Amino acid sequence: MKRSIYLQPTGIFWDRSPARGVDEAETHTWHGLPLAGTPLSFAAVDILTRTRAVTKRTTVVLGDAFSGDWSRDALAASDLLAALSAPRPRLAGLSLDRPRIMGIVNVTPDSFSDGGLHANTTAAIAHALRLAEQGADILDIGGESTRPGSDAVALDEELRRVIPVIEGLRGKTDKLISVDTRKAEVMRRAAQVGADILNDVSALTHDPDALHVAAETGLPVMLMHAQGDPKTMNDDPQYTDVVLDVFDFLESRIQICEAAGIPKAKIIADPGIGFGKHLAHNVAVMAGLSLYHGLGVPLLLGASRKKMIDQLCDVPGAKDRVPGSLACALVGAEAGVQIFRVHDVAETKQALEVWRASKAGTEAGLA
Ligand code: 7PJ
Repeated sequence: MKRSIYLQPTGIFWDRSPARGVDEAETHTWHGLPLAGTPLSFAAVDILTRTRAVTKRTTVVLGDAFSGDWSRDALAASDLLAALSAPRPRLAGLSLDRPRIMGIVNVTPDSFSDGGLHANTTAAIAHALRLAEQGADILDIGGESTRPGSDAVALDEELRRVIPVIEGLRGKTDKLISVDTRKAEVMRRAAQVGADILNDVSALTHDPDALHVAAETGLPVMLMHAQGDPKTMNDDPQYTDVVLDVFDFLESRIQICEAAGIPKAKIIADPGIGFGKHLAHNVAVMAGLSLYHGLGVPLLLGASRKKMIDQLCDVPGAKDRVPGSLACALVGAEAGVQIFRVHDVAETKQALEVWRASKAGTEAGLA
């Protein structure tokens, strides 16, 4: 059954009050509710109700949400409210109470921003180690470019690209390693050689074996929303309300994963910037990020160097999109997003560290 009510936390602030963490409903309401295990709290919610093609949005401060005219809506969405403020479990040992960085390692000759620079094992491992040194918490190894318009890669070729990199890297770093793939066999082999996380831009829908194999590995999975296949997905994407349709998709995929034996504690959700989305869709999703905490799992944002930045600012060269990428990371940080998938690790780390210290009003860094 589709939802008709959604909650988007708003009035998000860094809660510096000594009362934070005191387990008392009244105190929490006064100071705001904690947001998804982050140091942020939210003071209000946008209540979104949709009937067919119409979404209605009303902002209600937390105290009022539980009284008067809103009590019925607040009750209907009480599962969402609980999900919004519950702390998140660690991801493969990594705490998510501060922004974490996932560095992109493309092992593809046609990779749009690396231009094949890391298209061999040695170079890819060296690149990954450099990202680790720059402060990446997770290294994301991908051998199939899924950028808009790209062709699929054969299984043998994808295995040849990514497995030696994961294997080589495993002996050289303690950082978490994720594998960016839609193929069950790549997942299985990557797990065997030491991958920690599975990252699938099709949310385990592309390969009919993926759901079962992912569950079998016991590894955490990152589920991303996409509409359509990479080859054609941006031709004519259709949504009723993109922000809510993406929520519905992710919520349903989480349920399907749980039914297949992947516990919710091992699931990460990603709204999939640029995957079957036009500019208007992408910016709507950026503005709606905090709503996805209602899924009850940590969030991942991948906006690094994406075309959205070119469309907004006329920067055709992917490497020239670093400032826009940092802006996306900061918007995500403000919304409590826990993980950022980026090309430019050093730059992102710098931006997030300054953001975090300046919000907290203390010198505590990201490390
Ligand atoms: C994403 C990804 C993303 C996740 C790619 C590119 C295209 N995985 N893999 N999220 N994007 N989870 O980097 O531009 O946004 S490949």
